[in-house]
Amino acid sequence: MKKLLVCLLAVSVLVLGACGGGKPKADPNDLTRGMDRKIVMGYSQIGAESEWRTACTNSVKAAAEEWNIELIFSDAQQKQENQLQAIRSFIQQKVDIIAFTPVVETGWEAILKECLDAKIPTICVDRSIQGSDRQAANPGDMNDPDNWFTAFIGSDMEQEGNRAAQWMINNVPNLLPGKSVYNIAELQGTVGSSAQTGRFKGFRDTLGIPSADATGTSSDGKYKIILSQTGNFTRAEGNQVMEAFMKSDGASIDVLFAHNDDMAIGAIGAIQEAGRVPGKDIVIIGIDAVKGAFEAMIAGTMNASIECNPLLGPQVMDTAVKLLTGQTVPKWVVSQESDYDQANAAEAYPSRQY
Ligand code: GYE
Repeated sequence: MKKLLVCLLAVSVLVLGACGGGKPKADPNDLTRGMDRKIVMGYSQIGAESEWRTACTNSVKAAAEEWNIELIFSDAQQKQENQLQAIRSFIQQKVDIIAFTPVVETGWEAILKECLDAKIPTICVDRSIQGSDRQAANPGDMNDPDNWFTAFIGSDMEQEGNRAAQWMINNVPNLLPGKSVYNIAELQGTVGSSAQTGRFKGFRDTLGIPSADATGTSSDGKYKIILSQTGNFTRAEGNQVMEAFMKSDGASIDVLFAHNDDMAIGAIGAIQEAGRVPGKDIVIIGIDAVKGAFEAMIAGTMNASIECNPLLGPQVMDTAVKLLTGQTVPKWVVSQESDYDQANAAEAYPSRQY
């Protein structure tokens, strides 16, 4: 059945291509429309931990409908074992293609090789796997994790960490003048996820702090990470961990860097309860640029958010169709993103989609 579908799709590409005098005129996204058999995609999502994740899931579901792709969607509730189980059941169901977001970076080799054995292409969405630089690897080198999956769609997490640090360097001295050293508290994402490892490393790299160290001082001596702990990307944990930070070191924290906006928003409440003013006494930088962060920036309680685009559904479906019709796709489809702060938040807010 799958072969038949791929043949049908390939024939349509050729036919439509031929009509246009050699140049395919058809939108590849239209190829599955009006066919008697839909592409079937198994999708393993990690859960619903943040506004970002909800936006990502909604985007995937809406795009599947639009592309007329049958989506078998599975929510892993943050557990890798649930993801492995879901992917195994997708293989048994002989889906045409599998898309998944690896909750953590390690532990994917066996299952991805099972997908390869079953000749099912895999699209890694948003988070990546350890050892992958998301560039095409030497064909046949099965020690290279880049050969275990077919394509990656998502952001450059390390660069997001760089951007957060750069925003801090550019703005914090003006926001909190007269200080020679700025103390930073950090709320990390889910430990072992590429979003956490990348943002952690990128932030330190820009400051010149060894990327294996949780705490440390920047090479110019101006920025000091004094506290760093995971808040698992949720508001509730961001709030709890910040409460503990405020109890231990509340008076000396100048900057909060949160690996996502939800944790930053959770932390705002803890800062207020401890009697300090978020956005003024403590400069708050998050990542994602979700609506909640825009509302906080407009209210003045948060200072900046580094955009990470969750609206990946259309790219996932487009890539699936291309892969199943034998078209070439880049190994890494990189998301386009911007930085937002109190200077441009109000203007950008009305057009935000998540
Ligand atoms: O930043 C965070 C989420 O993997 C990029 O996961 C994603 C992160 C996102 O829950 O909010």
